[in-house]
Amino acid sequence: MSKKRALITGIGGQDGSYLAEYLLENNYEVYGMLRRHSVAENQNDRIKHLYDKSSDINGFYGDLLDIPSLYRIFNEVKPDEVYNLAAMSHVRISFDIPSFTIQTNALGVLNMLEVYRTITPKARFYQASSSEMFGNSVDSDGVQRLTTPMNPVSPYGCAKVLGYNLVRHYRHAYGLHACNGILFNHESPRRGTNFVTNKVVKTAVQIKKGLKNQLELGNLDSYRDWGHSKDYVRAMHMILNHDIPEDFIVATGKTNSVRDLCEVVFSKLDMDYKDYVTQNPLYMRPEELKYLKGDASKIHTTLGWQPSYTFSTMLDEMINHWVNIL
Ligand code: NAP
Ligand code: F7E
Repeated sequence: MSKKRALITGIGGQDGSYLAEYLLENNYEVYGMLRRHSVAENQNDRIKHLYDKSSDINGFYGDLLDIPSLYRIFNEVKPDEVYNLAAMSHVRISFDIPSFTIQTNALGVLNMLEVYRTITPKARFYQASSSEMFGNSVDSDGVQRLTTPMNPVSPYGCAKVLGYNLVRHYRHAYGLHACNGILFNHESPRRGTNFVTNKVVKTAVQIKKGLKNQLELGNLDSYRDWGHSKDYVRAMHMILNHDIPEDFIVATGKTNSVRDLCEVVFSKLDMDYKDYVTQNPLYMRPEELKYLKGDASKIHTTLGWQPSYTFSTMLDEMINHWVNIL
């Protein structure tokens, strides 16, 4: 039987790289879209190792905003499964570059959907939607679920709401197998070091090794539902391979504050975060999303997905990564 072909936009990112690995392990041909990087050596940092292991991974230059590149890639690949993971994914930076964020994260989804429905309408489409879409809406029992109103509080969140609605609209209007995964925060050693988990872990290890003496953060009192990227890319694959195209929440159902994160990471390294953490307004946001805790009961019961990492084992893996590198 011929192998299934998966196209991943954003394959060079945290999730794209783990998803590529997961699909190669599951006998897929993987095709990835990469943006041109000015430092050629850094072009495919997170996926270089996969080229050595497999001949089933192929990269294309492209951009969600470059419609001809999308047509070329869809025509050449003729994918069975499309994972649209490309995005400007940093919430605070979305306040600095709101127009680029809206173009990529909202109009980019529209471009992808149009090309998909024109060239491979029988394929399946997964959209990387986000808990940031809920903004500060929380149900009375303290969780966000599929019915929780979406009141985004960042350009990033606003753009993701439009992308989410476009996917639903294209599914209903054109009968496409297009679905959203509403993923809560997920992390790993491959997370960008300007996101709070990897920033805290990397800097704490540097402090432990005498390479730095303080950690500057923004808001310590926001809460996030943090899971591991490897578990969440497995969920993406399950959502897309469900017989019915539907939307799902992926979350751990547990929440911790940024302060808790600091406390746990520093104490794992036998230090007290209070001796090192300071606050710098540079890292504050014009509007903050204060609290996230997701209800993932639908994906548990319908698809049988369960996370394999806990908050603690995920942080252990990230700490070990930086201890080995530094
Ligand atoms: P990431 O590491 O920042 O990866 C995003 C990827 O998208 C990067 O490879 C980036 O390329 C690429 N990209 C950005 N703009 C593009 C454009 N205009 N055209 C083509 N590619 C573009 O993010 P991630 O953590 O893997 O997240 C994957 C997806 O899930 C994103 O859509 C994100 O918004 C969404 N999401 C993430 C989380 C989370 O907690 N990680 C939660 C919910 C949803 P460059 O490297 O060239 O910039
Ligand atoms: O911030 C606070 C910050 O940037 C988490 C993206 O993957 O998840 C991610 O977005 C919290 C916020 O992630 C610093 O104010 C304090 O309350 O790690 P983050 P995020 O904004 O939640 C969602 C679900 C996505 O979809 C996004 O793509 O930590 N915080 N001090 C800080 N955050 C950062 N980055 N840096 C600090 O110094």
